[in-house]
Amino acid sequence: MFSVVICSRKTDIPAELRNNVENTIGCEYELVVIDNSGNDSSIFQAYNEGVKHSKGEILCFVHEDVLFRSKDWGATIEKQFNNDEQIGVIGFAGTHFLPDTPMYWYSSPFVSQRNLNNDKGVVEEHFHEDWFNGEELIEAVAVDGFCFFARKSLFGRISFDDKTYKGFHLYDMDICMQVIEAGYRVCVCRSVLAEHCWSESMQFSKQGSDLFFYNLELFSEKWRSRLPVHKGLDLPEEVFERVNRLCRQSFEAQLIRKSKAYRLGKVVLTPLRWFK
Ligand SMILES: [Mn+2]
Repeated sequence: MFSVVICSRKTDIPAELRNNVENTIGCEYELVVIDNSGNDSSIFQAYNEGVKHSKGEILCFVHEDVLFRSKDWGATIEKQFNNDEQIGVIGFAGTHFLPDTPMYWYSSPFVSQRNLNNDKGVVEEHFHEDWFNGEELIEAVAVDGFCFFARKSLFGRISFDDKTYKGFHLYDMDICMQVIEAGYRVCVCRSVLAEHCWSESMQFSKQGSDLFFYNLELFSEKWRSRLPVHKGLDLPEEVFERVNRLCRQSFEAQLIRKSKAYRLGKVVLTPLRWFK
C-alpha cells in the first residue's frame, strides 16, 4: 500500500489534488495530510509526523502544488521498488553529482529529470533525459522534494533531520544522502509524469533564500566526509574531479560564501565542531 504524505499550508489539501490522486494512482493508498496551517513545523518535522502516521510500505512525499499526469503511477512505482530491493528512494528530478562545495542539486552539471513545470500557468517540459540510455530508471545522488517515494522499512535508520535544519529546504537532498549511507540506491524515474507549480520568484524571497543558503551550508558541513559524490554515470573519475574543482569556483559557491546566511552559519557551526 502507498501512503501519500502531504504537508499542507492550509487545514486541508486542494480538492483538485485529492481527486487527481484518487483518479490516477491505480493502487491501494491512504492520504496522510499534515496540517501546517499554523506554520508551527518545519517540513522536516511535518514529514517525520507523516511517517509516524503512515501504514503503507511505500511512502510518497508530495507537495500540495503537484498534479499527476500519468495513469496508474502508483502501480508503476510499486513495480520498480519490487524489482530491486536495493532501491530506497525514487524521484522525478535529481542530480548524479554533488561537489564538496555548497551546491543545490539543480545547479549540478549532471542532472536527470522528467517533469512538467507550471510557472503561473505557463507549462514547460523539464526534460533532461540524456543519461538514461533508454532505461526508465537511473541511479542518482539526490532527488527533488516536489515528489519522491521512499521505502517505509528504511525509517528508523533514516529520518528527516529536524535537529540540523529548519524551514522548507534541503530535506530532500539530506534524506537521499541518508539513504545512500544506509546502503540503498536513490533513483530518478522517467515513466511517470507529474506537474509541479513552481516559479523562481515564489521560491526565492529574501527570507526564503537566506534560510535556503544556510541549509545548503549545513548540508555541505554535515556530509563533508562524503562529498564530492557521484552515482549512475559511467565517466572517468578525473571528469568528476575536474568538475568538482570548477564547482568550487562557481558563481553560486562564491555567492553563498559571501552571503550573510553563510557567514552566520559559520558562526553557529564553529562551536558545534569543537564539541564533535
Ligand atoms: Mn512545490
